[in-house]
Amino acid sequence: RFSTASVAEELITPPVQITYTQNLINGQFVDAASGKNFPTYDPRTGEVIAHVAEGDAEDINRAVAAARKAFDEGPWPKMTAYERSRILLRFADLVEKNTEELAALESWNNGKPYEQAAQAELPMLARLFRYYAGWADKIHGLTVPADGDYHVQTLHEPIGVAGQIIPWNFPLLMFAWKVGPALACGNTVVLKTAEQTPLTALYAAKLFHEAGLPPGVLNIVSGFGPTAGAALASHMDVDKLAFTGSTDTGKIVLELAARSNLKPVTLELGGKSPFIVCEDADIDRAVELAHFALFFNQGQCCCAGSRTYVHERIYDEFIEKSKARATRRVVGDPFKKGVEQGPQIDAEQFDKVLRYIRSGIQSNATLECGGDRLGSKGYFIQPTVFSNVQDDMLIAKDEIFGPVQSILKFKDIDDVIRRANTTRYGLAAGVFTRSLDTANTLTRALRAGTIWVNCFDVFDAAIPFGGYKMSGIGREKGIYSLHNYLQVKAVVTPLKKAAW
Ligand code: TXE
Repeated sequence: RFSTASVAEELITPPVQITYTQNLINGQFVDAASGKNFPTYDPRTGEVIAHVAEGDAEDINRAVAAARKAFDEGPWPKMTAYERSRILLRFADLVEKNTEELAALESWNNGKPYEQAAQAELPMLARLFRYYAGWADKIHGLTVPADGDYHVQTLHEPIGVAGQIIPWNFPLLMFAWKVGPALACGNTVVLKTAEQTPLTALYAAKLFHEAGLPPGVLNIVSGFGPTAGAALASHMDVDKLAFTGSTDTGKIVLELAARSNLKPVTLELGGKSPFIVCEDADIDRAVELAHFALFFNQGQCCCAGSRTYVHERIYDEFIEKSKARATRRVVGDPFKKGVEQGPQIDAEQFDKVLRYIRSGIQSNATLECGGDRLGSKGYFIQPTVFSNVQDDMLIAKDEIFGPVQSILKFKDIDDVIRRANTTRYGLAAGVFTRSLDTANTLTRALRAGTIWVNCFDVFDAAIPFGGYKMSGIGREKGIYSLHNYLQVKAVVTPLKKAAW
């Protein structure tokens, strides 16, 4: 019934080898201090593709010491901003040169379609580093008109050693969102990758060194959350923490940061974003975008449009067309041409998604299509659409993080505003209408960090991204991310001999 790669027999895998599996500390690839390794998998089959050094507290200590030295003694914050900018630009060039290898590794370790990685995500990676390279030499303070005979100025200084913890759904883009602004501002970094996807950050960091990054400026530790991640969040010598992941883990790292040295924390967490289709919307376009908003990246997006609210007058037509679209979705080997959906990341996420599908069925939502795994190998799930979803069902409240679309009916604008905002999350929202008044009314009323009007998932390096409520603290990308990585120092100097 599902078009399992039928259109896509041609394998497009470029040859790629897994070369970097050790931690990268002080410019050197090194084994874990404990000598331990852990397996990393191919989600198409569940088979091990490599063993990777398993960093824990001791490796984090070593990485932080290297980052501390590179920050305190230079050369990084002491280089001219122009020199730093040029290294970021050279790295972006190397990303372009190595697109096939990076995209292949990303796809192999994560399961996302190779074409998506190569054609969309890798160009965004290079673009983001070029964007921040542009900022590096444009960061400066102000002169302040204070009362009295004083010359007052602010210096915008790097904050120091940045600890960064990233998830597995966009390993390279999350690397970019964190590392780009941190390095542009002159900080040094210790980044812990997600245990599911350790490979591409190591490769990218190697390219960064080829681009001329001095040792110790960017250190990558692979490992697990409660060991390596917790050690980074609670480290006394880490000056700032940036985290992307689940809301539950966000609470843990915020607490670890508070209990240790009160390092400031930015958090980019889960979501349950509404996608609102008004009665005057172009239905075919809205169906296609609602489908994309939910199913993109196997449904594994923090901002997925996971509550599709549709006006009652167009509801039946919308359901029919959404079901037809999901049934046409091409699921299969992410290395085959034309494949839109690969496997979920791992057994845990696969089981979680299937549990939510069962919960939707048990709570009497109407299963329009899908509802089960696909095939018997790996972590593939059928594109699934539920209609007649009610706000109090678990599938309408929890982040499923999988290819499961929940469609809900609404009556009028007031009804949908109230219901869309009745969630603990506030990451994003989509609004579909031809009326400017309706778009403006919804845009102002929805409590979310990004509102996409008649579009979805538009990610430009310059557009800030982050959440209201339990979707997070702070903003990444754009000029806003620079604030996360800078300290403001006020300098006050008398203009003439002070009265005392
Ligand atoms: O997330 P975790 P998981 C959501 C999504 C998913 C759920 C669970 O709903 O189903 O989270 O996924 C590190 N101290 N998102 O378990 O645990 C961990 O090693 C320090 C949304 O993968 O939050 C990894 O590097 N660090 C999300 C990172 O946190 C710890 C993307 C994320 O893992 C830690 C991913 C600890 N005690 C999942 N425990 C988004 N916002 O995009 C774990 N980690």
